[in-house]
Amino acid sequence: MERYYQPEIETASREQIKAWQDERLVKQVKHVWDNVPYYRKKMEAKGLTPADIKGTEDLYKLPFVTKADLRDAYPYGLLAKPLSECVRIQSTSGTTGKRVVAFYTQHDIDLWEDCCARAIMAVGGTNEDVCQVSYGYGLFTGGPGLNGGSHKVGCLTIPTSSGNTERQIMFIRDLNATILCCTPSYASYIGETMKEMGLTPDQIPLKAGIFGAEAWSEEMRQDIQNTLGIKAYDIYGLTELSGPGVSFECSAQTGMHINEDHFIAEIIDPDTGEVLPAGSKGELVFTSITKEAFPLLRYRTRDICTLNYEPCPCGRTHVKMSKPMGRSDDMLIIRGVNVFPSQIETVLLNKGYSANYQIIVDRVKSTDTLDVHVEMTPEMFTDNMGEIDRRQKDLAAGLQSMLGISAKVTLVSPKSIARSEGKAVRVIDKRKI
Ligand code: DLL
Repeated sequence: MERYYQPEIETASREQIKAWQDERLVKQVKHVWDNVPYYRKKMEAKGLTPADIKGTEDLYKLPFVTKADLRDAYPYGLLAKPLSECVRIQSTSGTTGKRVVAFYTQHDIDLWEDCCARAIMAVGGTNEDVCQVSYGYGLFTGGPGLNGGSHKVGCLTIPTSSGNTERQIMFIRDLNATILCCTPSYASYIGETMKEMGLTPDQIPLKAGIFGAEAWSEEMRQDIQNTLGIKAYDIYGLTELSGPGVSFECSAQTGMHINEDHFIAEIIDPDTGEVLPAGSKGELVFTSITKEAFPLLRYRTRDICTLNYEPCPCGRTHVKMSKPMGRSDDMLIIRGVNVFPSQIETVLLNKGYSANYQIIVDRVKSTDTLDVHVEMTPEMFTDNMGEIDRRQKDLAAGLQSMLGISAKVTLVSPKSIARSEGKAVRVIDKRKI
């Protein structure tokens, strides 16, 4: 039987969801107009006042907010509540030099944790479960978000944070953890370490995993499910909108339900900004309609995906987003061709390799080069040069047919590529250095 954390919301009629969105959008636009001069200026520049926004039909009129706006407004420029009413900040890792600081009132945290609780119950979680949260705690939203959701469901929560992999496994086994929350690359690493410790999936009490914060392929899902003997579910979110739980997967495992009572989703053409019809692939744009401290109107996520409004067998009525293919700013343009790391991952996993790889892009004599370093698994490890050459050629042919461009493949020995306890770093683009 499907369980919901907030059944009346999660299975509400589409008309009801639209009514919530209409009412909350109007209120939110008034809130930012009154409290955030940055928004007021942007709206005025388009000749808009709050009276022009009567419901979701008028959403397209509003200006977009981009990461550049957040940078300009850093740190307080988009704050919509007095600091005395804010109780927390979270922040992105800033690995791309674009640190974002998001503010929360207690109410914002409450709603965020509700979203995470919905995700945990959607994978079958109840107060009988033991939920190990191995996302990083601290400024990153993964740990705090899932921790709060786990409390709300009433799970016994193990806040291990990331790292110290053998200790993670000890807690999973000693305290009978049934749900594991971490990045998919860390889940893979935990699985690999368990194998090395001689543990088989039936010696591990886990039954479900809630994995997100980075793009991962269906092939990687199969791999993790087999290694850990669990069902692996996707969860999506971003710091700017709260953190994990903007959307989450249900038992159908065919896309992530967006919590539409809190976020309005649109798909736009990333080049023209035009809103695309239902089912089109494009950039995901979100408007947060319940956030108090840090509300974002039409925030361009850079994530490329599709929306699916068809009814879901799980009974939830909120729209589903596909797995993001990657970010448009992660997309590599190599010799004029668009390449997503996820496409490379699909080829590797289909051919029996693990998700331990690194993509190195460079420019030599004004031509882009694509080098893919791939780890051999311990089972396939060999020092027979003929065999290595055959394998490299086979992978290069697979990549050529998936990407439409040639790539140089270098097989490297098992465990030679650094493992990740958080988000994996897959791409080294030397062209920008
Ligand atoms: O990654 C929040 C999060 C934590 C989500 C834990 C899920 C689990 P940021 O660090 O701000 O927030 O990064 C947000 O990560 O725009 C996507 O590009 C990417 N991302 C997040 N979840 C997924 C996912 C957290 N399930 C950025 N699949 C987003 C693919 C994801 N990409």
